[in-house]
This record gives sequence, C-alpha cells and structure tokens, in this order.
Amino acid sequence: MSTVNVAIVGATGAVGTKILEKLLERNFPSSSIKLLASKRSAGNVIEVDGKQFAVEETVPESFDDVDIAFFSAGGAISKMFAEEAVKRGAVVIDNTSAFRMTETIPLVVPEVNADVLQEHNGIIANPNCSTIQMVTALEPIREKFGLNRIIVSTYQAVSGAGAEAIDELEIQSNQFNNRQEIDAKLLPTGAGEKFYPISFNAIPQIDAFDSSGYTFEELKMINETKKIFNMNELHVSATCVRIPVVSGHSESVYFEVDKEGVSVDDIRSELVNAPGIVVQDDAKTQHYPMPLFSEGKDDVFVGRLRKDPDHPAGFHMWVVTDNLIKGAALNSVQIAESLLATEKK
Ligand code: NAP
Ligand code: 3JN
Repeated sequence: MSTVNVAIVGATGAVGTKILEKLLERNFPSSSIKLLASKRSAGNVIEVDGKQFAVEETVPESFDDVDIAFFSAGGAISKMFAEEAVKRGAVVIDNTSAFRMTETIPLVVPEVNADVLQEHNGIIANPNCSTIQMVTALEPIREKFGLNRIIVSTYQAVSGAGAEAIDELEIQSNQFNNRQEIDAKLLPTGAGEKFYPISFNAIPQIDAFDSSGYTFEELKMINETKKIFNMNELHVSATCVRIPVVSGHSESVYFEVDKEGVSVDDIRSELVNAPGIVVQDDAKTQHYPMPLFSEGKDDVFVGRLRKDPDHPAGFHMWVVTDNLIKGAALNSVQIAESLLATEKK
C-alpha cells in the first residue's frame, strides 16, 4: 500500500483540525482525506494551506474505502463507530479513552513502544496528552537507569478541554478586566453542574472524582503509564490541575531511578540525545521550558533538572509540550507513520 485513504472523525474540533494540519505538513502518504463530524457541521468547508475540505456527517458508510481513520470526537463516538470502521476495512487510531486500557489494544507512543504495533486487531489507542509528554521524557531515563517511582503534578492548558474551553478563558478574562461578574459555565469538565472561573485561577480537578479521591485524568496518567512502560509494578501518582493557559501542558515530574550513583549530568546526557526531546536547562541564563513558547511546536521540552535533596535516586524535572500537537495530533500521525513502516517490512 503506497498511499492510503484517510478519514478524521471529529475533524472540526480542537484535536481534529491539528490532525489535518499535521498530515499535510508531514506529507503523509494519503490519496484522500475525508473530514467527518456531527450532522451540525456537515457541509462546512475547512481550508488548510489553500486546500479546501468539505465536512461530512459521520455514518457507518463513511468508512467504506477508508484505510486509516483517526478518531477524536469523544469516547462515545469511538464506541459507536470504531468497530464498524474496522469491519469495513479501516485501521482506527483512537484519540479517546474508549479503548486505552483494553488489554488487546496497543496504547502507543512511538518513541517508547512502537514495537507493540506489530500485533493489533484494527484499533490502536493514542494515550492521554498528559501521559504522552511524561512518558516521552522519562523513556530515555527509564531505558538507561530503570525507574521505580513517579510523582507528577500537571499544569494543564484549557485547550485540553476542547474549543469551547478556549472561548471560556477568553470571555472570562475580558469579564475580569472589565470588572464584570465572571460567568463560569464549563470547567471543570466531566464534573456535573458545579463550575469555577478559570481566568486568574487554578482548578485542581480535571474530570470527575472516583471513590479513591483521584480524578479520572489522574487515574488515566497512572494506568496508561504502567501499560505503555509495560511495568505494572511501577509506583505512579498524579495530581492534575487546570490553569489559565491556552496551549501547552506543563508537568513537575519527580522520579526515582533504579541504579545507584546516577548524576543530573548522566540524566541530561540521555535526554539530549533522545528523539522528540529538547533540553532547555540552564539556571544561569534562566533557560527552561514554558507553555507560551511550546505552542505550535512538535517537541517535548525538558528543564529544571535537579537531584532530590534527600533521596539518593530521586530527581525532579519540568516537562512542557503543546498538548494538541505531541499530546494528541502529532502522536496519532506518528502512530500511523510507524504502522505504515511496520507493514512495509
Ligand atoms: P472539541 O473541540 O469539542 O471537538 C469535538 C469534535 O467531535 C468536533 O469535531 C465535533 O463535531 C465532533 N463530534 C461531536 N459529536 C459528534 C457526533 N455525534 N458525530 C461525529 N462527530 C462528533 O473537542 P477536542 O478537544 O477536539 O476533543 C475531542 C476528543 O478527543 C475528546 O473528547 C477526547 O476524547 C479526545 N482528546 C484527546 C486528547 C488526548 O489527550 N490525546 C486531548 C484532547 C482530546 P461538530 O463540530 O460537528 O460538533
Ligand atoms: O483535559 C485535558 O487537558 C485533556 C483531556 C482529554 C480528554 C477530554 C475529554 C475526554 C479525554 C482524553 O483524551 O482522555 C477524553 C476521553 O476520551 O476520555
């Protein structure tokens, strides 16, 4: 198969539009790209680089003659159409949590575990954005020095909650500046009926709570990390926080390696040579990653590398990436590229 027919489900959304941009930017070998969304957007036209694409409603027949279907319209839509797409001959790359923890479905970050793509049943899961950037940054360290424990706190951009959340931050910021009452209608998402302002605030809740006191976003980070690293025994804990940034998730990651006598320089040299990572780590020149400067970039940026003062194998680092790019669209397109490379072998 030298070129493939592609479909994007959720093509009008925050993630779907980036998938289309990445496919075009990377010259993905597509013979056709079909944009799918809900009935509401059918007939709309999306223009990228002077090329126009008409949006169609997603129906089972949409997947006839599709080789690769990217899904990013929420878990319910994936559950409704992914198996149907596979039956009609497509391989599905699913950006939702619908199938991530299903044992027989590979959960893939190509820099970490592209090898698991060799066996799949037609559906491949793309991890949660917060998981992707953390495992990308930890993989070179894990490979060389082993890993026992991760404790992560996230500072997540509103674009992770979709196009409407970006609008909410902008509207609330104007309300704040105009000394008007702030109208909170959306965040935290998945939480029911109680909402808080995101402008000039930090909300320590992303998605609903489960009975353990963790939110589902935190549980995704914990469970997906163990699956991707194939390390059930790894200790992982997470606190996920929404902050008033448009794009770029940041993470404070504490980790303990397995080997003794590892230095910060040892860790830095592994990161400097790793694929997809840019090290920005110089206290003297105040050089460190920030979400404002990660927007639109493909890389995972790592800085603020330090040894823990009390634990001989403990380290801290600060990890930033554009959540809609490596955290979602780029990782999905890289999965498709790896898949085509695997099939060629
Ligand atoms: P969004 O901006 O709200 O976009 C939602 C998309 O889903 C739109 O294209 C929408 O089309 C489409 N859609 C809604 N109902 C549909 C239906 N009945 N049939 C077909 N399409 C339908 O959301 P987003 O931020 O792009 O996120 C979309 C999903 O991607 C999320 O729910 C999540 O599962 C996943 N996601 C994953 C990550 C990650 O961490 N990897 C990050 C963010 C999101 P209309 O324009 O027609 O409404
Ligand atoms: O909030 C974020 O920053 C990331 C959100 C991801 C998300 C939002 C709604 C539904 C997901 C996800 O990818 O885990 C889902 C979902 O598919 O469960």
